[in-house]
Amino acid sequence: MKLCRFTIDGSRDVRIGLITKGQTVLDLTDAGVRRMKALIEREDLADELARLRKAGPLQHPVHSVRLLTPIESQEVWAAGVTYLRSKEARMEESEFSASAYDRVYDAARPEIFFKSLPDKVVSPGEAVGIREDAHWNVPEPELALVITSSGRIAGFTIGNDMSSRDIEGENLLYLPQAKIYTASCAVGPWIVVGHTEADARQWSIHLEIWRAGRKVFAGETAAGNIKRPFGELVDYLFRSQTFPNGAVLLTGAGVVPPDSFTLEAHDSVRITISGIGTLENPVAVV
Ligand code: DO4
Ligand code: MG
Repeated sequence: MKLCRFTIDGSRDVRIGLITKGQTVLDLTDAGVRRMKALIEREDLADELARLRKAGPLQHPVHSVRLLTPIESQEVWAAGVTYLRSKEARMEESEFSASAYDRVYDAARPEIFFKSLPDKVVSPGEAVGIREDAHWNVPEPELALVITSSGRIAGFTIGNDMSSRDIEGENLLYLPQAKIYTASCAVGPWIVVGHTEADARQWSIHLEIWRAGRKVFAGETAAGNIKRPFGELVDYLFRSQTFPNGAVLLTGAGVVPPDSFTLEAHDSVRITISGIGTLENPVAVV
């Protein structure tokens, strides 16, 4: 089941939808749902969605709506160095920080960092940013956990943890500047619910980068390669920290383009996770 936020006919009125297999959007706002949070927090979500479907809400063809990021009011956080590929790429990028990456990969406490305020998250189809003061920029395709205020994983979506590798590689203390800037985080296109961690670990994560109609990079990993159990990441995120609106946690990148590659303005980044869908964003300098 796919839950989405959308607008119709150029209106600014944000609506909540359920995308059916037949590619229509059932308009849950027409059935009385004003906030995604009201659904995500429910333990009986499947029953509630069945009830809302029966109410016969308005339907829209998927291609006629504008999908927004499914992030409503949650902070977005990110875990790092959760795949061997990420550890190796970062150790190559920086002699200065290599031992920190090496240690955190095996440490009990994972690397977890703040990524984005909800209002700054980029929607599907909107531009993600590369910093004008960086010269080595990459997307990071990541499975994202949608977590309730009580710390339960309610669903999954796709995140792009845009990163400036030259800034991060120069000095680990520059990580917030490499990771948190205008349009550095895209999430979408919807939240899938009704799946377990075991299901999600079977999914593939595929990244493509297109430039002037040509594919300039493609790479894939399995979500099953994430080193840490999802519950462990959520446990550390929620230690001495409350999230009244819930939280979204990106689980790290396992696909890293070669060191010779950097994004350019007007590139298009496509991230496909097999159990979810595709998040696509053009690139712009910010
Ligand atoms: O420490 C650097 C960031 C790691 C990261 O974002 C990742 O592994 O995905
Ligand atoms: Mg990342």
